[in-house]
Amino acid sequence: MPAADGSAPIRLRTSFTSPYGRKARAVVIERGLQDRVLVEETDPWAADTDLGQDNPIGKVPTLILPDGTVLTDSPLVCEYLDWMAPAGPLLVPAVGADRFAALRLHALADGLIDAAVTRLLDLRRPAELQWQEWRDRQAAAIVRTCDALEAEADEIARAPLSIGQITLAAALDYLDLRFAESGWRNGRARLAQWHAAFRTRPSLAETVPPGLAVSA
Ligand SMILES: N[C@@H](CCC(=O)N[C@@H](CS)C(=O)NCC(=O)O)C(=O)O
Repeated sequence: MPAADGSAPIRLRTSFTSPYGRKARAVVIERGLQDRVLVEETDPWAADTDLGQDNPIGKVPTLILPDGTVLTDSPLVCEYLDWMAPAGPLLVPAVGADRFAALRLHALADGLIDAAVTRLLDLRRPAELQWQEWRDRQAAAIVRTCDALEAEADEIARAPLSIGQITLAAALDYLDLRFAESGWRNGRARLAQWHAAFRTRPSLAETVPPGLAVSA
């Protein structure tokens, strides 16, 4: 598919359940890049995946530029997409205190995703290879991080739109998708209220992972 201006499109390879990939898809929508970025659904876990031919790391999201340059790791992918957009406020501010506030929240929310993904991957191992203590460690990190985020929920709600909030919304949706029974909303009313409002943004509403009820 050529881009709207006739140039070769940028390819974004990602699975639709990956919260890392969801951030990148949300940035495409927030920054109005739908005509320039071709989203290609890719399952990195499929036995016959060819993702490793594009990205030696073999992970999604993978961004492939028209000159063949491959970008891996969602923070880099998101910052590149943000930089590509012709106008409008950056989701990853270029300099100053706003930049570090956005990067800080981005890193905290990525840590939440990392812990949830790590926990899920252990659950998917054969029973004899699973490690309960390791999963408990991830679960404890999730609880502590959600508590910390609840404590700053009002500031998160007031802050200018950034990659930090987008990543946090994707992370909380991922907890709903994979660990709904953990009830992250319990005792965290302000975070839950912020999340319920923020996830109605088109960039999140249009990228809800398959299997997650929209009303969650
Ligand atoms: N730090 C990476 C993590 C990406 C990641 O772990 N993606 C998972 C899907 S949620 C993946 O592709 N895993 C395949 C593998 O580890 O082989 C990022 O932020 O992009």
